[in-house]
Order: sequence, then C-alpha cells, then structure tokens
Amino acid sequence: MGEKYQHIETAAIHGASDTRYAGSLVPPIFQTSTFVFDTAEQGEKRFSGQEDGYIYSRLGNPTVRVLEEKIALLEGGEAGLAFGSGMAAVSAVLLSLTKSGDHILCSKGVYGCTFGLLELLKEKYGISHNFCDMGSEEELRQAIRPETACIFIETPINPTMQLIDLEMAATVAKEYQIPAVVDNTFSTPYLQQPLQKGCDIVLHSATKYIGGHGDVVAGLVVGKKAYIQNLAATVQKDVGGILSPFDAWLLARGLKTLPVRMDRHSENAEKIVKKLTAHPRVKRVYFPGDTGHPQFEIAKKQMKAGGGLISFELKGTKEDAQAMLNRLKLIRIAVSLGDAETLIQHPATMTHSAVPADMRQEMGISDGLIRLSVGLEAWQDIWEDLEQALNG
Ligand code: LCS
Repeated sequence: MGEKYQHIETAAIHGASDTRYAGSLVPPIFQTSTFVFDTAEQGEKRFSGQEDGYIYSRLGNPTVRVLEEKIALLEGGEAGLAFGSGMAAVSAVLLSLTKSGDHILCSKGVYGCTFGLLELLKEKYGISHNFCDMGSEEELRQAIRPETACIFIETPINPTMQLIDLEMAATVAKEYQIPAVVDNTFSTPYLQQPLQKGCDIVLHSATKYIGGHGDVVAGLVVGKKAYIQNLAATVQKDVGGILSPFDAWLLARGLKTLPVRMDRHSENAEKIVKKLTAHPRVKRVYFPGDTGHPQFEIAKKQMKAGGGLISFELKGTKEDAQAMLNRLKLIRIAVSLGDAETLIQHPATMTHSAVPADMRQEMGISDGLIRLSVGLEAWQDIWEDLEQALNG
C-alpha cells in the first residue's frame, strides 16, 4: 500500500485524501470545466508543461485526481487515470497499445462489449485478435504472434468465472516484451492485485464494486507513471472519454468501504453457493471461492476470496431460465454487478447477446447459464427468494 499504509483497509479510507480545503475532511467537488490563469504567460507555461497546474477538466481535475491517486495506491501501481465508463477505459488502453496490423491475444471470454470492441478494431483498423484458454505457459507462447501487441485478460472471466494464472501470464508477456493488461472489475484490488503478480496494466469498470452503489458509470486504469501520463496526454485528451468530478467524488467515497463490502459480498456468495450446489434444479455452479471450482488452486494463489459473483446452470431451456428469473421478488433482474442489491441476469440474451451463438458456446455461455451478483442483504433472504424461484 505504498510507503504510508500497511493495510488496504486503512489506505482505502485515508489514501489520497490530503486535498484539504477549509479543514474539510472529505475532498470537495471541483465542479468546474476550466481553471483561470493569473497571466497569459502562466497559461503558456501550463500548456508547455513548464509549470504544473490545472488547465481544463478534460486534461485533469483535482477531484478526479483524488480518485486516480486512490486507485493507484490500492492497486499498488504508480499512477491512475479515470474514464467516463469501463468501456472508455478498455478502448483507451487497447487504442494506446495497438496500431493497424497488430494483434491482441485475449482470454477466452470477455465482457460482451469488449468482444464488440475487438470486432470493431478488426473491421475498421485491421487490428486482429484471437482467444486463448491461457491454461499454461506453452499454450500462451504458441498463441503469441510476431505482431501481438498485448495480452488482454479477464479473470475471473465474465460470466463463466474461469480463471487465468496472472503470474504465469505475466512471465510469458515479459519474455515477449509485450504488456499484460488485466480487467480486474470482478475482483477489485481488495481481492486481487494483478500488478503485484507482474502484470503491467490494470483496468476496471468502476461502475461495479468500486462505486458499489449502482449510481455511477465509470472506468479506471492503473499502470506505470510514464504509461499513464502518455495515455492522459494522447488517447484520453484527444478521444475525450473523461469522468465528471461529481462521479469521481462518488467513487472515491465508494472506495472507502470497498474492503468491508467485498468481505460481505464474498461471505454471502459462499453461503449461496453451498445452497445452490445442493439444489436439484441446478446443474452446475461456477464460483472461484468454491473448493470444487476446477481452477481453485489458481484462485488460492491470487485471490483473497471468491468475490460476489456466481454463475450457475439451470437444468432446462432458455425459457425455463427466464421463468425462474420472473418468479424472483427481492432479487432484481438487471445487468451490472457489484451493487448493494442482489442482481440477476441471463448472459446469453443480455450481457453477452452481442457474441455470436457459436462463440458463446465455445466460451461456455449456455442458454441455461444465469449470473448472480450477490448483494449485501442478509444471505438468508437472498436464498429464500432464489429457492422459491427455483422451486416454482
Ligand atoms: N469489463 C468488465 C469485466 C465488465 O463486466 C464491464 C461491464 C465492462 C468492462 C464495461 O464497463 P462499463 O462501461 O459498463 O462501465 N459489465 C457489465 C455487466 O456484466 N453487466 O452490465 C455491464
């Protein structure tokens, strides 16, 4: 946690909070689009980089900076950068690392819109990609091409909950001198810290656990200072997917309770997994914190706990899955995840509907697969609702 903090729980609360104005405990919201220069010469110096200071909120804002410093601290990285959505962060990173003719090696399974972006990059700019299980160093080495510009990893993968060994992937990436990029949305820095495993860039849909309350859409990137400065001065500045000061303030607030929330999400999920596994209508349950998960050894190596997301396969058809969702009373049918409310969704027809059916099958997204984002309610109430819907 940097030099100042030994524990992530303390860093999440006190880190990057010394922007104090009028003795305010909480950093204020700088809801301003621009910043006034004392003189024309000062403006010139700010633009040329001779003098530090704010210019215009697309180029930097003090409230947004607090969030960027906090996430960098929690991920154990040198610097952070905030974006207007998780997809703005994913696209900025991929644009920054590739040029026409390059290749992206991707984990076998990614969020549906990341898949859409990869397709767009291929069609419009000739940046190809392929998917790889990344089950071993050898498998990774065989998939890397001379034109591979980066390795892009989701772990756990949305929504199949398959895992990739981050240390293994980072070792191979180093061997080929290409960056390993990790989408850490599902785990957050409280449960998993990819940079500490040797990966190069971490990104988040901060819309999820980082915000934690279902009221913000945002993205974050953490990496080496030189990379982040370059990303800010190029793709972010010129494409412009920035975060608003108020949303940054909400996220910095959300981060204070991240450790407590993640503990509770994980504990609740563990309880629900036990119940789901024993239920006769459930074919299979996928949860990285489950000793029965085929990659539990990887989870033990790199995750503090299983997190709050569970996927499970119902016995039956797509219509059976939809009917089960429709019987729920407390649990809300909604995409997104990581909120206080327990949310449930049907990946094949919702988050991953943009992925062609044959690819979905290959990724392990069947029509009976359901994804549950276990919230912070009493687990008994969550289970009671699930049980009545499963039995119904
Ligand atoms: N990465 C992952 C792993 C995600 O799950 C999402 C969104 C994104 C990136 C994109 O972030 P956004 O732009 O939405 O902030 N995942 C969603 C999901 O599973 N349900 O709704 C959104």
